[in-house]
Amino acid sequence: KTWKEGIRGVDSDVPSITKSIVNHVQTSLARQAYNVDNVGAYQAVALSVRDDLIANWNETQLYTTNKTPKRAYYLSLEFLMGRTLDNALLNLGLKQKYNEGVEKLGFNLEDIVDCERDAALGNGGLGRLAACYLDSSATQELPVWGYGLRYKYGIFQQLIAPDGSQLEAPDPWLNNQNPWELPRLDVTIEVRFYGHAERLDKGKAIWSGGQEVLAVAYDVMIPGYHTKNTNNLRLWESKPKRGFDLDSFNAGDYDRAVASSTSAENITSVLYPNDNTYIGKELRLKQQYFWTAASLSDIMRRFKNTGKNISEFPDFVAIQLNDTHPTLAVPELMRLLVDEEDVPWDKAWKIVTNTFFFTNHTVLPEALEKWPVPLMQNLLPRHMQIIFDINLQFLQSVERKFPGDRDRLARMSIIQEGTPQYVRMANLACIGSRKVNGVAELHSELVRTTIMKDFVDYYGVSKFQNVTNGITPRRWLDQCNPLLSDLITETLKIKKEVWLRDLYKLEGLLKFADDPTFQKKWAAVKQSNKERLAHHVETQFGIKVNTSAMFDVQVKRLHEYKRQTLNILGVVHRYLTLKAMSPAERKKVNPRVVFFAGKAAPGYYIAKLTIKLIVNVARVINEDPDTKEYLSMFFLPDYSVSLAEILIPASEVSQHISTAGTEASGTSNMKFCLNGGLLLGTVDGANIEIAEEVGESNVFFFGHLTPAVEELRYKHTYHPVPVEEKCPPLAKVLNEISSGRFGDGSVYEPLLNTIRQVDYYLVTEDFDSYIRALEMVDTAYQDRNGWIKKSICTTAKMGKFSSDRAIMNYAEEYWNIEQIKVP
Ligand code: 26Y
Repeated sequence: KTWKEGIRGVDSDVPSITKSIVNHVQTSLARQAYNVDNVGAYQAVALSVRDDLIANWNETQLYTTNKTPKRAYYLSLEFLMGRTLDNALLNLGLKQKYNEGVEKLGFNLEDIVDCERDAALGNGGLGRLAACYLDSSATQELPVWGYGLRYKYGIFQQLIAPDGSQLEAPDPWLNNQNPWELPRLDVTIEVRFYGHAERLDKGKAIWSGGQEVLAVAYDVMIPGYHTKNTNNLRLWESKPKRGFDLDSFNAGDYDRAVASSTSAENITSVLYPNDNTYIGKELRLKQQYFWTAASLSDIMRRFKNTGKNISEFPDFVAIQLNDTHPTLAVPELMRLLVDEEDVPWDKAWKIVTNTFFFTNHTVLPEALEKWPVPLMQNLLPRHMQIIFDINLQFLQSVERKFPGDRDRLARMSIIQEGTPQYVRMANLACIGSRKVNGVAELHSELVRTTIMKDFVDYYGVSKFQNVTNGITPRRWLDQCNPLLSDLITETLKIKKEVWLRDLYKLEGLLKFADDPTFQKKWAAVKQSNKERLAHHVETQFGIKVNTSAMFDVQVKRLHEYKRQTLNILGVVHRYLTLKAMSPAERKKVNPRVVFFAGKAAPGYYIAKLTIKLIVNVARVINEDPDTKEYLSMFFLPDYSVSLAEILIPASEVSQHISTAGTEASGTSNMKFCLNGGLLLGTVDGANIEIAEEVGESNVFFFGHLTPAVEELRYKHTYHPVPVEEKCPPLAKVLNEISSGRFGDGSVYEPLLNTIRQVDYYLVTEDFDSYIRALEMVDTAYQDRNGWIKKSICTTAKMGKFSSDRAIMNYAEEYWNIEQIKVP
């Protein structure tokens, strides 16, 4: 018996595959077989694979529905999926056969795969984590559905103007049709906004009037790796309830009639491009309610179909809140239970607080969602009543526990007093959930001791736990780095599917870490991935890259806390040092290529200025004949999942250098290390656990630790020391930039002043130790075999960071759901 048993499509032979592709060209695409370009071929191949996915998906859904197990739902406003075709072929074990089939038809599978547009319905870490968790849920055969929004426009496309400015273009990712979704025009849900709420007795109310819009379901199939189990991601699209507003139409006001339908469609138009920075836009709140209301109504309908009693709801439904974005689900479930199902308030509250689980992804104050009460009152009058009622009961209970502690009540209240008042979504999410978790050990501890401290005092510490993030090794090793995947399989002498499902098996590599032949093969894979990246950069951007230099990579959203500034200032420091050397001295220097990529929120001025600085420094140093052999730097535009799949396998060092205590976890750090890149970072987020696993001697740590940060910030504010005194080498770097060495220096003053003045993220405090860490990287790199050994040992110890481990943790400790084997 093999894993293939019963899985639709996996036993197809090459002739039936080519037949199916040709068939789709002629029928679905209505084209002639001799008149097909790569894009057409992509569409036909995708439709052919989709046929198999649909069969497996259908059987999974049917079987699970009949079995009525407890299910878990992952509510996330972001799913950063990337491409699907390659992943689906690997999960179904069909890659080789499609390779052959496509070749027979005169195409090349890699070129075809490259025609797919990324599904980029997310900003960064939080959205990509949701995508990894879907892959692991399906692979672990867990009954988990994702719920999100089907944005018409994903994260914007980033263009870099010649002067280094970031420009944003829309991402109409659905323009060429999306073969991976199934429109379910029969699954529609009515969602109300505005109107008025009239209180009845026993805590109930009637909410009526206002505007009603429709949510239409689109289902995205999520195949597990080497299993029939194919889960579902349901994305909602908004539609006007009626094509036009009859009253306005009859009044002869055609424009207004059409405008109301446009406003309904606008709800799911665009993903908000902010990451870790809250912006209080009404449309965003509309998105949040539209999505939670549609999802909960759908979940409730599915639960009711099982015929169970409503009090059993938490025995059959677990809902994970991916950050505070879906927190309206808490009052919405109260509304469904109390107003529509006639459940008494206290009983309803018990159901609610046994259903939800809340993951926090940040402790940065500017990322915490707070909605103005007047805004919420107007848009969701009934929910505002429910929130006030929840708050009253809660505060009464806090008062009983801590009598007379007014400050504590003010801090714990869901409502922040003032003009206007605000609804604190994190407080509501915490109060409405059974468990609260952070995403790495340090972060979870910070959640307990800072933003949730009062709640720990009140509930006890056991409600506040940790689940360290993970990444799927299918996409982030097997798919993006096939050469390394093959080398690992050949070396471990076990089947690929075994270690890809049990990543701790990578430890078997340790005993080859000193083996010279293995080291040679390991290094050859890295070299080949460096060349693949260089080739990509050359064909896409027309830039030549020196592939014998060390590849040093920092790719992530642009944010001050992530400190891309530290990196760029370090590069300038290196450049000045090289310039001051004699040619003979320079010859001893380790050549280095520094890659940056990442998007800045369109309204984030300092982040955009950082990109501009990187681009303009790159222009100067890449052209300098004295130094360009030893140091070059590139900002690759439009960072995406697909670009990450090329960059990560090629990296020898990657940088994760946030101010200690600010990066909740980071997940790309795990991806780089899994691919044998070494980590240069601060003692922050999951870096700490990576170091615990691989050993501190295999990572490059620097910088102040979390406990020092607060005190240093205090000093910066009240006893500032000029940067000239604190860190002369950094002062020199700043002054060189100001004085126009990299183009008009005045442009950068606002950015440089953030460092010269308050320096909230402590660049001046960590600069010296950062430079020393970079030197340690250089020294380590000179020892070729020592370096390769570190690289092998790093990959070997990454077992913990599989998202399979993380998702099983959620399934067992929180959701209490079981694996289901579809026969
Ligand atoms: C409120 C709104 C504007 C908002 C939108 C997006 C707030 C936060 C976010 C996104 C946060 C995010 O991506 N956080 C990241 O989550 C990752 C997965 O847990 C972590 O690895 C990473 O450290 C954290 O920054």
